[in-house]
Amino acid sequence: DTAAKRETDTVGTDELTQKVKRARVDDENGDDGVEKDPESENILSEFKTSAVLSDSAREKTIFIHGKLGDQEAVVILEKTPIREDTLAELFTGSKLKLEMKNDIYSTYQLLAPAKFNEIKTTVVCPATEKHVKKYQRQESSLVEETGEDYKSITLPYIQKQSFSVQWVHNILDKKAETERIVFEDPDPDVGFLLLPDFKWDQKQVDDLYLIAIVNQRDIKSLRDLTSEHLPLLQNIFQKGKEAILQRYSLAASKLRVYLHYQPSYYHLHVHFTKLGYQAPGCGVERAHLLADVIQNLQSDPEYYKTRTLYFPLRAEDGLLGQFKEAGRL
Ligand code: GTA
Repeated sequence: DTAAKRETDTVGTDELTQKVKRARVDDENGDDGVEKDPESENILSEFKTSAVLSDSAREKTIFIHGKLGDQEAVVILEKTPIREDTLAELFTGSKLKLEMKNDIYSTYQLLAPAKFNEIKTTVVCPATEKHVKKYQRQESSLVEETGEDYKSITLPYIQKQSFSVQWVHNILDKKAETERIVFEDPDPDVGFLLLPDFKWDQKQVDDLYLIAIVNQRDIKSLRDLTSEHLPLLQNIFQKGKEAILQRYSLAASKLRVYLHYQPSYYHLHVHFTKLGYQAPGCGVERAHLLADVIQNLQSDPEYYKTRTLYFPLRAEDGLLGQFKEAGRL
C-alpha cells in the first residue's frame, strides 16, 4: 500500500544519505583518495543542477535544486568549521601560495590536504515541491495566530499539507539512525529518543545540535501541549541535559533548549543546541525555550491552546496564503 511504499522510499533515501556520509568519512580516512568501499560511489556525479535555491557566502552554504536520475532532489552543501585539533597538521601538511604582501600584512591561499576539504552534504531525494520551496530564499511575514485561527486555519492546513514524518517514525521504530542514538527513555508516555540533528556533523561541540523526539505520536506541536504534558517536558529537559553533559561534557548552562513554532515536522521534538551557536531558526520569532514552555503551562494549563502565537511564514508558504484568504493578514 501507499504507506508501505512511502516507508520503503524513505528508508531508501536514508540509505542514500548514509552513502553520501560514508563517502565523506572514507575520504577523510583514506589518504590516497582511492575509493575502497564499493558503497562509497559518488551518487552525486549524476546530479544535474536546475537552480540554486539560495546561498550564503557568510554561512558558506548553497542549496541546490536538481535531478538525480529521474527524481527531483535538493542538495545542500556546507563548508565545515576549521577544527583546533587539526591545526598542526594543516600548517605542516599544506602548500602556501602568496597572494599579496604589504608592510606587515600578507594574504595567502592555503592549499590543504584533501581530507581537510570536506563539504558536509545533505541530499533530499525524492524531494517534493514543498521541499524546494522550503529551501528557496524568500521574504517572510510575521503572522499573528489566535487559538481560534489555529483551529480554523492552521490545523486544517497542516492536516492536509505538512511534510511527511516518516523519517521520525523510522527513528522511533529503529529503522534508521539507530547507531546515532545518544539517549533513550522507552517509556510510552514520557519517553523520548535523543540523537544528533542531521544538520550537525558531530565533529566539534561548537555547533552542537541534537533533537529529542517524543515517543508519543499524536502531539503535533506546541499548540497541542497542556499541563498534562508537563511530566513529558520535564523528563526531556532533565534527562536530555544529563545525557549531553555525560556524552559531550557540556553543562546545561551552555545549552539553548527550545521548540519551534511553526515546526516543519508535526511530531513533537525539542532542539538542543550550544548556546553560542546561531542555529537556523533560533530567533525569538520562532524558538520557544523549553524552560518557558514548562513555566507557562504550570501557570496556565491551557496556555498554548488559548494564547496568540507569532511566527514568520515565507512568501510561498501555503499557510500564509490561507491566512491571507481568511483576511488575517
Ligand atoms: N537526525 O532525517 C533526519 C532529519 N530531518 C529530515 C530533519 N531533521 C533531521 N534530523 C535527523 N534526521 O532541526 C532535523 C532538522 C531540524 C529538525 C526539525 O529535525 O535539521 P523543525 O520541525 O522545527 O524544522 O525541526 P525546521 O527547523 O524548519 O527544519 P530545518 O530543516 O532545520 O530548516 C530550517 C532552516 O535551516 C532551513 O530553512 C535552512 O535555511 C536551514 N537548513 C536546513 N538544513 C540544513 C543543512 N543540512 N545545512 C545547513 N542549513 C540547513
